[in-house]
Amino acid sequence: MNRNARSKSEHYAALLMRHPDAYAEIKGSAEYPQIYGAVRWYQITNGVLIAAEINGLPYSHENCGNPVFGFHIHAGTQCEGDLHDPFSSAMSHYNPSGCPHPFHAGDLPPLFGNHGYAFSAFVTDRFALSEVIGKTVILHGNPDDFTSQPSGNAGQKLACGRITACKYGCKIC
Ligand SMILES: [Cu+2]
Ligand SMILES: [Zn+2]
Repeated sequence: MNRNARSKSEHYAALLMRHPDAYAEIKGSAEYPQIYGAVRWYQITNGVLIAAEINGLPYSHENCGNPVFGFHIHAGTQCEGDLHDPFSSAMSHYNPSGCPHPFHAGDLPPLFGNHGYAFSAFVTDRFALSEVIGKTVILHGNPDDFTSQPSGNAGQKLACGRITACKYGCKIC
């Protein structure tokens, strides 16, 4: 690792100790009410630092059964829906440039479940934080295969949160 790379990761680690610039409170659908968590968003010089921490995820005790959950920013602004699709109002992947999946701006690394818990922190330079305020983040029941169109065959929507600026107060920051 070069010196510059190390200084960036140290900077990110320090940022994660601070209040984020935005957050999304994640709540499960009626079928998965035990899922809860938060995604914290930090604007950085060339992109956005994102930290997701989710509890209450479904899991299996079987060998090779550790689940992987597709994770995306969706273009819709609400986490509402019906029995068929609990978060249909979140619409599809945030994709302002008309790219194929997985090159949508809103495509994020999937979360790996650990007996119901997931934590992931990463950087993306596909958007500025201000572009996605008010949009939604969705956790899916299947891994994202990074191939199928239009959404990586990530399966049903388990949980949703709305990305909210912390400018005027932030209840979980
Ligand atoms: Cu999605
Ligand atoms: Zn996508």
